[in-house]
Order: sequence, then C-alpha cells, then structure tokens
Amino acid sequence: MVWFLRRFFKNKENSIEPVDGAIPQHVAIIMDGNGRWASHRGLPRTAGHHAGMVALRRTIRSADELGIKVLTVYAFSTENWSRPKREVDFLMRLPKEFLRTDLPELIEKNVKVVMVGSADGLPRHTREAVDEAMAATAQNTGMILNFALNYGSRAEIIHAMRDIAAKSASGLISPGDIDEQTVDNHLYTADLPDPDLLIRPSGEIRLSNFLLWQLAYAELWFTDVYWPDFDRRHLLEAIEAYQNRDRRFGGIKL
Ligand code: V07
Repeated sequence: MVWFLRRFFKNKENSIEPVDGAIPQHVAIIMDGNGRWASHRGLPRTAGHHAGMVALRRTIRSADELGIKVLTVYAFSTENWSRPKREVDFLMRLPKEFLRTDLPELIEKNVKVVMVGSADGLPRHTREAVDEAMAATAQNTGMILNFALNYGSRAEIIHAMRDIAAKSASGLISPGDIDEQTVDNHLYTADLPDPDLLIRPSGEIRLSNFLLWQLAYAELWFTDVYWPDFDRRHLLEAIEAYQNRDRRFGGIKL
C-alpha cells in the first residue's frame, strides 16, 4: 500500500493530476494521422496539418509543465518528399508559420529550439525560419524542443559512418576504438539523451525510420487517436504506461 507515495501535479487550471514516479526525460513523438483526420471530416489534408500544429502547441505546453526535458517531434521525414509537390510546399511553410505565432511563447518559457535532420535539403525560407528560432533560443536552459525535419534515421547513420570513416582514414581514430559512444557522438542527436518514451498516434505500429539507434531501449506507446486529437490526457496516459513498465535495459530486476 503505497498510496501515500503518489505525487500530484498541479496543472494550469490548478486542478490536480496524478503523476506517479519518474517523468521520462526525453519523449519522442511521431505526429501521424493529420491527413486521415482531415479526410474523415471531408476537409483538405492541409486542414489536418494545421490541426496537427494546434495539437503540437498543446503538447509542447503540457510537456513543459510536466517537466519533460527534451521533446522530439517528427515534423517531416526524408520519405515525405515523395508527396505531391503542393503538399510538400505547404508543409515547408509550416515552420515559419508556427514560429511566427509561437516563438515569443517559447522564448518566454525558456525553451531551446533545436533540429535534427539534413538542413541542406530544405528550401532556403524554411531553413532561415528554423535557424532564426535556434539562434533566438540558443542560450535558453529550459525544455529542449527538437524538430526532426528532413530527417531519416538511416540517412543519419550513413552520415555518421562517413564522418567516422573519414576520421579513421586520416588516422584520427583507429577502427578498434569505434564503440557505442563514438557512434552516438556522430549522430545528429549527439548532445541529447536517448528518448525514454516514443509515442505514435494514429494506429500505426511502426518506427518508420525514426531514431532507430536512439530508441534501442525506449518504451513504445501507441494509440489509435489521430495526432490532431491528441491532448494532455493522452500524454499522461503514455507517461503512466511508461511508469508502469519495468525498464531493465536487458538486465534482471532484483
Ligand atoms: C509541421 C504540423 C504538426 C503536425 C505534423 C505535420 C505538419 C511545426 C513545424 C516546425 C518545424 C520546425 C520548426 C518549427 C516548427 C512543422 C513541418 C510540418 C514540416 F523549427 N509543425 N510542423 N514543420 N506540421
């Protein structure tokens, strides 16, 4: 009977929500189901992407209030370039649109914006908007908001392998010294802890080339809810599931 160990978290409305145990340090989310959410309502896919942005804003606020240290969100994958050009063009304008409305709040909340993925492949206007947000928040010490943009895990691993191979060829590192830490240090996520919890809405039970190396020990949580409908209750549900699972990292719990 450990009911007295239950901790309570006060939300903005000053009502209390149970938060047992540890909050995951790093939560990663695949923001999936925006197009399907829109189709179900007879709306264009772009309306789904906008609704997804509202869900993202809500989730950033909740994550920050809960004390999550790193929130990584999958905004655009290397595979997404194969979508119709009009949709890609629309998506590439969203970072700027999001930051125009939300950057002041992120700054006010001491949130640090970072990005993983290949910035080179982005349109200039997209890259400039993201660069500006990163520069404006570079000194912030609060929650890290990490956008995976033009990101693919295999491309990231290839990129790391090329860097390591080049260092090896020039004698900076010997092949026998390459270990997990070496690989970690050459990934886009070098400065971040591995995710503790992956959330994927919209009913798909796949990783879809997202953080394959980094998710090696993460708890995976799936829900049928489409991303635009995702709210604080779903985040709390995922955290509760995370807290109720044994994380043993391959060892045996004593
Ligand atoms: C995008 C909205 C959220 C649902 C998922 C698909 C559509 C925010 C950004 C963003 C990216 C970088 C940045 C600031 C904001 C974004 C894309 C799509 C491509 F620095 N939402 N969002 N980027 N969607």
